[in-house]
Amino acid sequence: MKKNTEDFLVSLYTTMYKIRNFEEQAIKLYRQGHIRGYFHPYLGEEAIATGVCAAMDGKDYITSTHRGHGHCLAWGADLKIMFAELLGKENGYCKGLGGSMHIADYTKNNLGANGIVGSGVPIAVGAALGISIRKEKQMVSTFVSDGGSNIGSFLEGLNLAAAWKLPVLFVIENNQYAVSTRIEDSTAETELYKRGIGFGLESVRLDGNDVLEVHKIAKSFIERCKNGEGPFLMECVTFRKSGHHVNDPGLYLPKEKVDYYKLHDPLLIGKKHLIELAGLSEIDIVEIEKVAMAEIKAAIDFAIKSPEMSEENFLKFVEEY
Ligand SMILES: Cc1ncc(C[n+]2csc(CCOP(=O)(O)OP(=O)(O)O)c2C)c(N)n1
Repeated sequence: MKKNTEDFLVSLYTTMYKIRNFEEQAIKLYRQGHIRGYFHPYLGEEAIATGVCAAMDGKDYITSTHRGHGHCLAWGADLKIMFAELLGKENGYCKGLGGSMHIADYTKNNLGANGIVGSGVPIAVGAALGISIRKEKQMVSTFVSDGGSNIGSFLEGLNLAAAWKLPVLFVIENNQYAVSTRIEDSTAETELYKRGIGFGLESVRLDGNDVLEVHKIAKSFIERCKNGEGPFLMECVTFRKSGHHVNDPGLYLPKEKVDYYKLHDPLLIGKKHLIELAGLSEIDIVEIEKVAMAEIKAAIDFAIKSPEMSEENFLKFVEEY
C-alpha cells in the first residue's frame, strides 16, 4: 500500500470519527444544558459527507440540510468554532445566532445548513448557474434526504440543473425515515435515484455507509461536472443511528434495521478498510482516535470557556443580520 493511499484512508476515517464524536459530545453538552433548542445528529451517516467532500476541492461549494454538522465538518469546519456556534457563543460560525440549523461559512464556500427542508437545493442550483456563467472549473454538491426529495424545490432544482447542464451533484442521503415516517409511506417509488433519471440525469444508488464507495462515485461525478457533463445524482442508502433530533428516542425505528446498521456502521467499515487495505493494526487505530478525541475535547473546552455575547453586541448583530 502506497503511503499516500494509507494517508488518504486515515484521513477519511479520522473525519468520520470526528463527526461521530462531535455529535455524541454535543448530545452530552445538550443534556448538561450547554446547548439550547435542539439539533439533528448525523450519527450513522458520516460516510456520505466524508466521501463526497473528500472528492471536492476548496474552490467548490456545498449546501447542507437541517442535519448538517457532518457536512460542515467534512468540508473542513473548525471544531472549536462549530461547538461555539452550538453553544450560542459570539465566536461561533454565525456569532452563535444561527445555531445548529444555520451554520454557514461563505469564506469557505459552505453556503449553509438550512432549517427549511429541501431549500439548499435551489441555492446550489443558483450557485452552479453562477459558475456556469463565469465559466469556472468549479461545482456544487447539495445534500438532501429522502423526505427532502419529495419537496417541490428539489424536483424543480433537478429539472433546471438538467435543462441548463449545470455543475451540480445532487446527493440524496436516504436514511429511510422523515421524522417517524417510513419512506414506503411517503412515496411509491422508494428507489430515489430514479427521480434523477426521470429528469435526464445520470443517477446511481449506492451503499452510503461505505466511505470508499461514496468517494469513488462522487469523484467521478465531480470530475465530470467540472468537464461540463453535469449534473449528476447519487442516492446514498443509509440509516440514522438516533432519533430524528436530540430529544427523539426513535422508538419507531425497527429493531431489525437498528441491529443490521449496528454492524453495517460507517466507522466499522472504515476501520475494516484501514486494517485490510492500509495494513493498520487495532492499536494504530486507537492512536488515531486518541488524537482526534483530544482535538474534540479541546474544542469543547474552548467553546465552554468562550464568553457569552454582551447585550450590546446581541442587539447590534440582530440588527445587522
Ligand atoms: C419545508 C419543511 N417542511 C417541514 C419541515 C419540518 N421538518 C423538519 S425535518 C423534517 C423531516 C425531514 O426528513 P428528511 O428530509 O428525510 O431528512 P432527515 O431528517 O431524515 O435527515 C421535517 C418534516 C421543515 N423543516 N421544512
